[in-house]
Amino acid sequence: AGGGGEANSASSAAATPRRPSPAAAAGPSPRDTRWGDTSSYGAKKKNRVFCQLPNGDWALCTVITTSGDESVLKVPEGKVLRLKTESLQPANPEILDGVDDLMQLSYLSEPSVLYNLQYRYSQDMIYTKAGPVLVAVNPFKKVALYGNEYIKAYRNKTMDSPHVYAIADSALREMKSDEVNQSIIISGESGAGKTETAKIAMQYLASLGGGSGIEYEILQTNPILEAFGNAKTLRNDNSSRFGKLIEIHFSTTGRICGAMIQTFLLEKSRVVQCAVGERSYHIFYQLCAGAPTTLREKLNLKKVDEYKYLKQSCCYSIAGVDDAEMFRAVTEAMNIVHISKEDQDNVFAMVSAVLWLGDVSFTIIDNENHVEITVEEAAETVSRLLGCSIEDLNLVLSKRHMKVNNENIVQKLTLTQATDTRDALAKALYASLFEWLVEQINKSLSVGKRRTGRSISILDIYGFESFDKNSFEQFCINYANERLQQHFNRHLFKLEQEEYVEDGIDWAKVEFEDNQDCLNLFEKKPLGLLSLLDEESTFPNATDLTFANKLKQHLDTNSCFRGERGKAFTVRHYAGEVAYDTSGFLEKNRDLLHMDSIQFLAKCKLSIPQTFASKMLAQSDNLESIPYRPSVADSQKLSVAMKFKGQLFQLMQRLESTTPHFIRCIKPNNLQLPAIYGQELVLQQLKCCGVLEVVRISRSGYPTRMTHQKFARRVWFSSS
Ligand code: AD9
Ligand code: MG
Repeated sequence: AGGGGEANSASSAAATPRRPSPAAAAGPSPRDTRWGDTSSYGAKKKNRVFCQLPNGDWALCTVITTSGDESVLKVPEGKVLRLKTESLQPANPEILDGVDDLMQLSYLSEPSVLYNLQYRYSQDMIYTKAGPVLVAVNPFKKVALYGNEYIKAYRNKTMDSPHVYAIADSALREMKSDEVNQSIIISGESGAGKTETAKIAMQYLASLGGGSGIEYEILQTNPILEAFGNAKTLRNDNSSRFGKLIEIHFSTTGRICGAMIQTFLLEKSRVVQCAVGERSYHIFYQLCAGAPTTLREKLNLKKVDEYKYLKQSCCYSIAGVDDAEMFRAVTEAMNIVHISKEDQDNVFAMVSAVLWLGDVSFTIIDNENHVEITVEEAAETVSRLLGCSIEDLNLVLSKRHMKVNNENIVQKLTLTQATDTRDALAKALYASLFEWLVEQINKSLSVGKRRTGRSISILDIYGFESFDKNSFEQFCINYANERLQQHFNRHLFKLEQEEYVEDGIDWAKVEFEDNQDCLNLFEKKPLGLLSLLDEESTFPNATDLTFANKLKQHLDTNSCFRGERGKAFTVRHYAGEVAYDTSGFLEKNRDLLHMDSIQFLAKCKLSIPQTFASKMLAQSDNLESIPYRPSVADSQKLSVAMKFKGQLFQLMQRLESTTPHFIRCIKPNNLQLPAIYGQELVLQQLKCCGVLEVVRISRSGYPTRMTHQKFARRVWFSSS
C-alpha cells in the first residue's frame, strides 16, 4: 500500500467531522496493511484470527496454542482445528467489528472485509462505506431503514451511518453548493438491488426537492417502466431488461422541476422467446389477470397459459405478486403521468395484439413449404386490434418484395421464414410500444422553460454478466460495463493519483487494474470487435462462423482476446474471462425489420405502430444505397452495436460533466433469500466492481479535496 499512513489518517479524520468511529477510538493507525499480510500475526501473537474452513469460507476463530508452525484453533461452533500458522490471517480487534467504513479496518485483508460486511449484514446494516463508494448488500427482505423518519434524520444529519439517503443527500448538497450536476451510478449483478436502490434514492430526492407535485409523477414512472421493461428471470423475479438513466432537474430554489429518462437496449427477444422458468414482460400477465371485463372483451383476452408466447416457459406467476393488483397500479400510474385513457386503450391493444400474433399459425400451400396464414381467431384478432385487413396481414407474413437486378420480384415465404417474420413483427411492435411510453413519460415530465441546468442523474444499468452461454446481449452489456468501469477507475484511481503527482505530494503509486486494453479490443477501428462485427454484418453471405473466424484472424495477438473452437471467442474482461458464442450475433446486430413489415405497420390504423413506422419510412429516402440490405429503411442502417456504442459515448460524456457518487450493490446469495451470506459469491462481486481496490487506494490517499475557491465559498456561505 502507499506510504502516507499517518498523514492520511489525519487528513481523513479532519475531512469527516463525524462522531468518533470505533477505529479512532481503538487507536491503531492504519499502517501497512497489504493484502494477505500475515507477518504481523506471528509477531504480535494476536489470538483473534481468520482461518479458512474446508469449504473455502473464512471463519473468525481464536488461537488456543501455537507450537512450531502449527496452531490449534477454536472455530465458531466450538470445534477445535489444527492448522498451519502461515495459513492464518490476522483479524481486527473486536472494537473494529462492524465499522461503517471499511477504510477504518486495521487489517484490510479479504477475510476481514468479508467479515465486516457479514457482521453488519446479520444486523440488517446492509449499507457500508468503502471509502467514497457505498456498498449495499441486498437484504431480500423488508428492513426498517426507510421512510419519512429516516429521511428526516439524514436531512438533519442526526443520522450518519452509511445509507442511500446519505448518498442522495450529498448529491443534493453538492449540486447546490458546488453548482455542479451530480450523478449516482448504481451497479451490480442481476438481482443485487440496483433498481430498488435507485428507487430509494429517488424517494429521498423527491421528498427533499418536492413541492411542485411533479416529484410524484416522477416516482410513478417506475411502476410503468417496470411493467413493460421488467420480467421474472432465473436470477431475479423483477429483473430490468433495459438500462436506464433518469436525469432529475431542479430549479434554482432546489425544487424538482422535471425529469428526463433515457433507456438502453431493451431485450426484445424475450417477447417471442423465453427460457423455462422465466417470464416475458410483466405487463402481459398483468393485463390478462387484471383487465376489467369490458377491456377483456374488447381485446379478446385469454388466460396466460393459452398464449404460445407465454406458454413456452411454463411459468405464469411470481410468488407473492398479484398481477391483477399490479395492473391496477400500472393504470393508475399511467393516469398520473398523463397518459390519456384513449392512449392507454391503444397501449393495451398493442399488448394483446403481440400476444395474439404469437398464435397466428400458417398453412402450407405447396410442396416447397410456402405458406399462408391460417384464418382463424388469432389472425382475426390481430387484424382487428391493429386496424389492418386480414389480406394485408397475410401478405406481410407470407410474401416478401425484393429487388433483384433492378427488378421487383415477390418471393413466397417458407414456414420458417414466415414464422421469423411474424416474430420480428411482434418484437418490433413491442419495442415501438416501449419507446413510445418513454417518449410520453418524457413529454409529461419535460422541464421545458423551467430548466435551470442543474440535475442529479441516476443510472441503473445491467451489471457484468457471465453465464454458461453468453451471446450478443452479454457482449453488449459487458462492453457497457467496461466503459462504466473505466469511468469508475478514472475517478477513483487515475485522476486522484494524477492529482497527487501534480500537487507534488510524496506518493507511492498504487497499482490498479486499468481496463483500457479491453476497451481498445472492443472499440479500435478497423480491427476491434465492434468494427469487425459491423463489417461482417454488411456481407450478405457472412455467417456467425465467418465472423468468429475473422475475429480469430485479426485479434489473436490481442492479450484480451482468445479464439476458441468453432464459433466461440473469449474476452478477458476486468471482471473475469467470458466466453461468447457468436450464434445469432450477426442477425441480432443487424436487427432488421423488413421494409414490407414497416410499410404494413405504417398502414395500420392503431396509432402507436403507425407513427413509429411512418417515422422510419420518412427517414429512409434512398434505399438503393444499402446494397447488403435490399429492402430496409435507412433508419436501420446503424447496427445495434453501433447504436449502443453511440448511446454509451453520449452517456459517458454526460456523466463526465457530473460529480459521480458510486453505489455498488452486492447479491449475498443466488436464492433471493434473506439471511444467507455466501462469502465466495460476495468476494467475487467485491473484486468485480473494484471495491477492494477502492478501499486500499482511498485509505492510502487523501479522500477529500477542494479548490481554494470552493473552500472559501463554502466557508463564506456557512458563516453568512
Ligand atoms: V436486475 O440487473 O434488474 O436483474 P437489480 O435491479 O440489481 O437486478 P433489484 O433492485 O430488482 O435488482 O432487486 C432484486 C430484489 O431484491 C428486489 O425485488 C427485492 O426483493 C430485493 N431487494 C433489493 N434491494 C432491497 C432493499 N433495499 N430492501 C429490501 C431489496 N429488498
Ligand atoms: Mg433492475
